[in-house]
Parts: sequence; C-alpha cells; structure tokens
Amino acid sequence: MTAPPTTNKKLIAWVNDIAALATPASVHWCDGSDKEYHALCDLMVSHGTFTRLNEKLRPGCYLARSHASDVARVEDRTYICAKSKEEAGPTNNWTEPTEMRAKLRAMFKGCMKGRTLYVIPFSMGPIGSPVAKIGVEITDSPYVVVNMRIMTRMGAAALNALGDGDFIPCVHSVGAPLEPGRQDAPWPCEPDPAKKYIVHFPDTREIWSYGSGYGGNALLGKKCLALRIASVAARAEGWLAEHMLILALTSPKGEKHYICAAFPSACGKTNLAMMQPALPGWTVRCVGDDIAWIRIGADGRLYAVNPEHGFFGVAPGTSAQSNFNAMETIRRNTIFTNVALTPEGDVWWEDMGGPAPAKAIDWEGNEWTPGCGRKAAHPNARFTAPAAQCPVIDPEWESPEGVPVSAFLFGGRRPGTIPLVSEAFSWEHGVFMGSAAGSETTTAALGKAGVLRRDPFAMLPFCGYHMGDYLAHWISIASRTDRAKLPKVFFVNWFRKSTEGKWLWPGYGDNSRVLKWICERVAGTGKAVKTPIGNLPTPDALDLSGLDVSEEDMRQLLAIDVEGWKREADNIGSYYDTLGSHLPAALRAELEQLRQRLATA
Ligand code: O2Y
Ligand code: MN
Repeated sequence: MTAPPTTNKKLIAWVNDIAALATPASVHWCDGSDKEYHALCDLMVSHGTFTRLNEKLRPGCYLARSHASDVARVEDRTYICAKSKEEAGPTNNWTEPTEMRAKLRAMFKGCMKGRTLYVIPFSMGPIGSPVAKIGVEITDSPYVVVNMRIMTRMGAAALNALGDGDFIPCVHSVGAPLEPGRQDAPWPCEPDPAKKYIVHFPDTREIWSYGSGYGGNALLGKKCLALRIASVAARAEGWLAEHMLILALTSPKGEKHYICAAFPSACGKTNLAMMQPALPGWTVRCVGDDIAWIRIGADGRLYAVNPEHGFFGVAPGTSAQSNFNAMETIRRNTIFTNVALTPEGDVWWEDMGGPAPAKAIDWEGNEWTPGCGRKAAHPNARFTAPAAQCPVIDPEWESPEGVPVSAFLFGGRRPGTIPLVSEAFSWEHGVFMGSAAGSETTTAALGKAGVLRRDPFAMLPFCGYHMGDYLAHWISIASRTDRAKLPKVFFVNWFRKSTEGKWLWPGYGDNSRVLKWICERVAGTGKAVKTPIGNLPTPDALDLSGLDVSEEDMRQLLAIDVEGWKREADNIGSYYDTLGSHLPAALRAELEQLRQRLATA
C-alpha cells in the first residue's frame, strides 16, 4: 500500500482494518483527478465493463451493462440496524447491530481478493459548506469510483476538507473475490439476491453494502448517506434530510421562488426539476432533482442545499418532449447503464423520441430489433451526468448556505379523488398532507395495478428511523422558528383521470401553471376557495392561457369528491394505525378535523 495522503488517524486505522479483513491485492486512494477518472474508464473498457460511445455523437460517454440480477435498489435487503427494532420502526428491516456486524465481517472476509480497494473521500454538499458532510467510501468497484466522481465532490479536495475531523465510513464490496488466473466478469457481483446486504448503523453512523454494484446500493453517498443516515443526523441536529427536488420559478417580472417537492418514484421528479414552462416569460432553474438538506437560517426561513453533484436519472421515457434539459445534460461526459447501443455507437431507450433504430444491442448484450418482444433498455436504466452540464442549472445551486424555500410540494400518482392542487391551512395540515403522500401502482415491477402504497414524504425507503418519529420531527419544525416564515405547503396530483380513464391534465411544461398559482399564493395574490381538504384555486385563478383543456375537465380536476375523501380519510387512519404510539397527536388531530369538515360538507 502506498502511503495514505492523510494524517487522519481514524481514517488510516479504518482503511487498514477493512484492508486486513477484505484482503485486496492493492489499495488506491482516490484523488478525484481527471487523470484518475480517465485511467479507470480505460481500465473498464479493457475489462469489458465499459463500452466507449461514439466520440462524435456522445463525447466522453460510456455504456455499462450490469449483471441481469443487479438492476435496481434492493429494498428487501436494506436494513436499519438501530439498537432496537422499535427505533427502526415498522417500515424498515432490522437486525440486532452486534449480530449484523458479525455477519458482515464474516461476509467481508477475503471478499476483495484479487481486486483493488479504492478509498473515496467525498463531500455531500459544496466543499467547505457549513452543512456539508464528509463520507469516505471503500469499494472494490471502479464503476463505483467513476460514478461517485460525478455524483459527489470527491477526492483530494474532500480529503483536505476532512483534515483530522470525523467522517461517515461507508464500506462497499461487489462480493465477488477474484481467484488467481480467473477471468473477471464485466459486472462482478453476488448473483444471489438473498446474499446482498445494504446496511445502516444509525447509532455509529456507518454504512456497509455487500453484493451489488448498482446505483443506490453501491453509490453510498446518495440514498444511504444523504437520506438514511442524514435523516438520523437531521433529527438529532434540528434540520431535515429530504427526498426532494429543488427548483426555482421566476416570473416575467423577475420574482423568484424556490420550491422543494417530494414525489414517490415514477412521478417525473427529474422532469419537473428541469421543466420548460409552457407559460411564456416564466423560467424554471434546477438546484437538484432528488435530495434536499434543509435548515433553519439565521433569519428564521428554511434554506435548502442539494448535497449531490450529479444526476442519476432514469433513461427510459426521457426525451426532448418529456425533459429537453436532461437530454441536453447527457450529451457528453455521461455514464449510461443498461440502455441499448445503436450500430452508430450511440445510446437508445424506449420513449426516447424519434424512430427506433433498425437494430441495436439490448441492455443484456443481445441483438435487438423493433417488435422483437423485448425491451431494448432495462426499465431502470440510468444516466449518470454532472449537474453543472444542465443548461438550466440555477446560478445558486452550489450556494454553501442553500436557497430560501418558499413552498413545499407533495404528490403522487392518484387517478381518483385527489385534486390537481390544494394548499394546506397550516404547517401541521401540511405535514398531514406529506404524511398521506403515495402512489397507486401501475407497473408490474411495483406490484398489482391499482394498489395504493402510502409513501410519507416519499421517504418510505429512505427514512433511517421510525416513520412516526420522522413525522413528529416535521411537526416540531414549527416550534423552532417563526411560523410566519415557514414555507407554504401544497399537494399536487398531475395524474388524475376521468371516469373514462383518460388523463385530465397534460403535465410536463403545463405544470408551470400550477407552480405559478403556488407562487401567487406565497406572494398573497393568488385567489383560492376554502374546501374541506384545503384551499383550492378559484375557477379563474389558474393561468390556462393557450391551454387546450375543456371546462368540464378543469371542473373534474378541481372537484372535491366528498365520499371519495371519506374513504381516503379512513385509509389514512388505517395507515396511521401501523405507526402505533409514535404517530404524533397533531396528525391524529388533523385527521379528525378533516373528517369533521367532510361530515358537514
Ligand atoms: O435503482 C437505483 O439504484 C436507483 S434509485 C434512484 C436513483 C436516483 C434517484 N432516485 C432514486 C429513487 O429510487 O428514489
Ligand atoms: Mn429518488
């Protein structure tokens, strides 16, 4: 091992400990340089992990194909090893920490044999920002190193910011020791799903991940650190670590509002974060598409930071029509995983827009032709691209203090009952709205169609402690600052359908019409009518200029279905029951008040 480029005793001792356990062939401390990045990409091209894309069509871009068993986050293999099961809560998998630690150490014994152990110091949040947190990931995957370089601020600058201070240790192995003389796989991993482990120790703030090289399972700064571990830190320290995009909406008069929005998967979060508004003169700028760290500033307002440095977006469905700015972002310096390869050396996926290629190589490396009955790209195929390449990145996206938040949005895919937009009456009512977020599943991958999955604050897979305590933490924010300075809270539903099953709202750039009303409500100018479920736009309050939606469809989009809402209240009540005594009384009270308003409606 070359001399560590640090004097941090805890870090050196920890790297030595993991190296002694995992017995890699060598240890490499990542400096985050261009040279290192290109050398690792070249190495992966030579091993068959990466295919270099056509330099003229996609300069600096690569395609990786994962093992067919390693294509997504594995929620059922994800653990929160708090001291007690009660602390982890009913929504998390739990194993007693000492038992899990012993299991992990047994699995990690010799697991990096024949491989290089990479040490990746990284900062979540702008380096030197008072809100940034330093993590160090140990991994035996060069794919993880190059993705972490895009997704985080990684290398010498992060190590320098760490100095002799504390860091969050993140240990990762693909779980595929390489015996001498054996040919390596292009995507080494543990193929048995039951042997993959994504483990969080909230009390010691550690992460261990074994067996998968894919996305959220392996890029440990993202979901593991910036959400699960950070949510625990945020509760202890009085801030919020949220699964939220951050965007700025600016009016033609130059009035700018930052909005944080939480949606379950498959609701178009990345599309909304970098949307092209349909309303002339309005602009959207993107601060982040997935995670927001939110603190109370010295002036009592809430400020949001995107802790990430890149986008790890879903490729299928991304097109110039659905997300022009994402398509521009991924023109260069992007890593594509599990998309199809065209004969020209470009990438392709379903619903990319334009004609399908006459033939391609699919995500599993097989020949593919249109109509062959298989998807060319995996539905969870991804692009990893630098946030700085987004043409509408907000000038303040790296502000160390964050951007002031004017509004929170919650939502989900709800074909019935839930109107296009409603505004909460109070902070507590807003937390109630966030707690009731969720989507009706529509894809086979998520289970049976038409089943409502409650996903409070879109944090179900990402909350590092008891969901009831998490909701109580949100309630407590109102007592930590001047209520008048808190963001207003809204619930949106772009996915309401008519009784005939047709989408009522066009979505995409037309969502700016709803955002405009939200900003007007924040400014005190937007017109609203009080209903049992919240404040809704008056019939003339939404700017529908140039929009082809009938009056009847608008009426349905803003209709209050009282009987449907009574069923909704019962369903929320049943969900609340699963949180037991941890559910804050303020939310039970909000549910009762909703029931009373509906009873007299
Ligand atoms: O499947 C994965 O590993 C990625 S999941 C993901 C990636 C980017 C942003 N959000 C998510 C998510 O599951 O919420
Ligand atoms: Mn996400």
